[in-house]
Amino acid sequence: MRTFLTSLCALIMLSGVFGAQAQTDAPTGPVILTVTGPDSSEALLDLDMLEGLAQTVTIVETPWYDGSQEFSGPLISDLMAYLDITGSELSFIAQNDYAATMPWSDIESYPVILATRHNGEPMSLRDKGPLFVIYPFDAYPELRNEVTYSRSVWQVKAIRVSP
Ligand SMILES: Nc1nc2c(c(=O)[nH]1)N[C@H]1C(S)=C(S)[C@@H](COP(=O)(O)O)O[C@H]1N2
Ligand SMILES: [Mo]
Repeated sequence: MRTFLTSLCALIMLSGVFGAQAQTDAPTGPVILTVTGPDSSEALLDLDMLEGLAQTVTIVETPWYDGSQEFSGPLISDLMAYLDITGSELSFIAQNDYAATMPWSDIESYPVILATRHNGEPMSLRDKGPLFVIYPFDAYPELRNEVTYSRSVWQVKAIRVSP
């Protein structure tokens, strides 16, 4: 009984410690994405966590490849829901420190994905990986403009959400 009570106390204390974190999962593989929420909280994600979310396949013509290409990954709106984050703007920061900001309405109005795969394969840095913001340019022709192209950040390493 004493052992049981001790374990129960330990369990309650542990859930207290972990319950304080917004994030329920922890990365087990290399961290490929850091998401900073509007309250400056940081969530670290690996590929398995991103691919554990529902995956959307987007087939698109883009300015960056010849012909139609298939990309897949979670909807950015689903990723934000998973992390319990909402905000007014999202900034995507690339490995080369290129950054672009999109209004929150973009991820509500369009199925924008954070692609983890290109034609079924994980993306190397050379192929604009590991993460690439992909808009559905084929399904929504109004997206084919310089503003949206500039928001199509590749080699994404971080997302910052403004309140
Ligand atoms: N990582 C990264 N993503 C990026 C850029 C960049 O320099 N680095 N340029 C952006 C801009 S401003 C546009 S218009 C397009 C540029 O594509 P292009 O260089 O093939 O014209 O990609 C966007 N994504
Ligand atoms: Mo651009």
